[in-house]
Amino acid sequence: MSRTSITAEPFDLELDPSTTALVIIDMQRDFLQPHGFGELLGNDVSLLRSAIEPTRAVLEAARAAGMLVVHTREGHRPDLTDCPPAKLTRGGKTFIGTDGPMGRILVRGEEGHDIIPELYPIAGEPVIDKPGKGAFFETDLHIILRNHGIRTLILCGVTTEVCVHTTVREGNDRGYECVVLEDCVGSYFPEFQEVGLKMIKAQGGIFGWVSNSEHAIKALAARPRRPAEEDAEPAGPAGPAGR
Ligand code: TIU
Repeated sequence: MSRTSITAEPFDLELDPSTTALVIIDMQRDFLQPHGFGELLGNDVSLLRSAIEPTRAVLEAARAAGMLVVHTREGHRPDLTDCPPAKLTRGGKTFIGTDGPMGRILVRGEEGHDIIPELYPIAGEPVIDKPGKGAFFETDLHIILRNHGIRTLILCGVTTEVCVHTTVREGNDRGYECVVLEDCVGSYFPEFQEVGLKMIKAQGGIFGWVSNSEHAIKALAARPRRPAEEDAEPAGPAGPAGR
């Protein structure tokens, strides 16, 4: 155990990097680059780019701390059998599976479906392919986290009010402490970014905490307290130091 604390809202959270995972949600070309799913939906994808650099810095810190790093990708099988009709033909328009400059939209194995180069996974980092917005729905994320003894999730990615929110809500219900880093998540709608973050931390942290990349990097870089230091702590007024 090497506990540290992350400055967060609505209150600071104690965590142990060895039982904490960095979860990076859907930083895929299809959401962040032109001609992908996000742009086809009518969005200005440049709004998401501010999350890349802070996420890259946190990713570096998490790797240096030896933490579990998990990446997720939203997308479907090439035959689209895992895409519900209600998602495929939403509003009478079909984008998923159609051809674009980055390959078939939101289809696994295509260029647009993959993670942007700046945040590309390295060997040993699980990549969760998910058919829905939440990273727990119909995936093996929960068993992977449990097998690593994970209790706390630090979340980055896109978009704040869609896949990040859904994953945080799912994770919270499964008993994980979820910390969302506000500068590492992005939305196509500035007002949703603002209110999406407020919703997480309202009511005493109704389904999580909100922090930022600076606080996360500081917490992960903190020198862990060694067990000997913990043992040496005075037990109270009658403790060894007589305090
Ligand atoms: N459209 C939108 O805001 N988001 C998604 O469709 N997926 C994710 O958030 N990853």
